[in-house]
Amino acid sequence: MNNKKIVAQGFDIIGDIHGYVDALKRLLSTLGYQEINGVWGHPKRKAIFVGDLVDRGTKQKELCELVRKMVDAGQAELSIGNHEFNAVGYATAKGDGTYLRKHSSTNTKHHQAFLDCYPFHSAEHLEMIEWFKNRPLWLELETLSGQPARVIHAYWHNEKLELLKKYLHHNGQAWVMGTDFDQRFYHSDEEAFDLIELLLKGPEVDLPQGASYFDSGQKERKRSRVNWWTKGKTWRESCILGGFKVNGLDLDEPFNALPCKIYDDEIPIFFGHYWMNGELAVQTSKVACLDWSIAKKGRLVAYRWDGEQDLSVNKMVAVQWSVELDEH
Ligand SMILES: [Mn+2]
Repeated sequence: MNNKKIVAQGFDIIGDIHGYVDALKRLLSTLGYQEINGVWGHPKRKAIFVGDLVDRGTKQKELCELVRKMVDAGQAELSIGNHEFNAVGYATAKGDGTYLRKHSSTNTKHHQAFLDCYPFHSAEHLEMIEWFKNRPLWLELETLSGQPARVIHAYWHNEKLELLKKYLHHNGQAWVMGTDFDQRFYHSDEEAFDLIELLLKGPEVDLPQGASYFDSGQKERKRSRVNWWTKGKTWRESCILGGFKVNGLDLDEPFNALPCKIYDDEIPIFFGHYWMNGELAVQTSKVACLDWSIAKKGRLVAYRWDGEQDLSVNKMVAVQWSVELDEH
């Protein structure tokens, strides 16, 4: 993919954190990382973050600074999530008094905890946004013995990533939006927008006529995130509804509406984004979601990857949410 590979003996790939820095510190300690001269690191391994550091939790500044120090010291890399992408749009003026991501009451409410940590257009805010713009949109990992793996926030699709490159900058190491990024990413009638939506938020499907559910903000939704790693036979197996109850649809009805390609490459893929719950699991021997809902009293999860090409739940390490972590 022309994306310079990140090489290490082993990698610890860490799911969506959303400001829960205490949970991250506990996870890093569990994995054998230590804080030396203010920077967390490991003598033989690198940490890889799958995105969505920001929004929700109250300690986003401490988290962003911890991760940034690790990245700047060569101990880690961040593949950005849709929440970092949205933060960039929210911070960027269009020149007509509005912003690439609208400052609507809903958008502002969802971003408020971040803005409480980084006052809007303060020097620290602008600096962090600049740093996000220059982080990769996906990563290719390789162990010292040459074993490959892939990382992206929500959905991997080779041809779509190729198409996306014409809107990106290559910084010598990875494909990034860049400082003077292409504003078409934020215009809904543009290909660049569709590609980012797909890769950072994942494919979605329209529910059948008359079916809908109410999300945690009591907003009625008529589309669902969809499972792109196994071919579901029913709506229940195919939709990722985060526990929300669908009205007007029998979820055990056959499902024939898959809007995307099932991932069937041989290279393992790690991602986040999907608010998993229940028993810890990998999705297939090649596919592992690492978002286990720390910001909804779930778990913060890492996959301790040593180059194996068949993934196993035994390589996942979890920190359970507790009131002592990040809730004071
Ligand atoms: Mn996400």
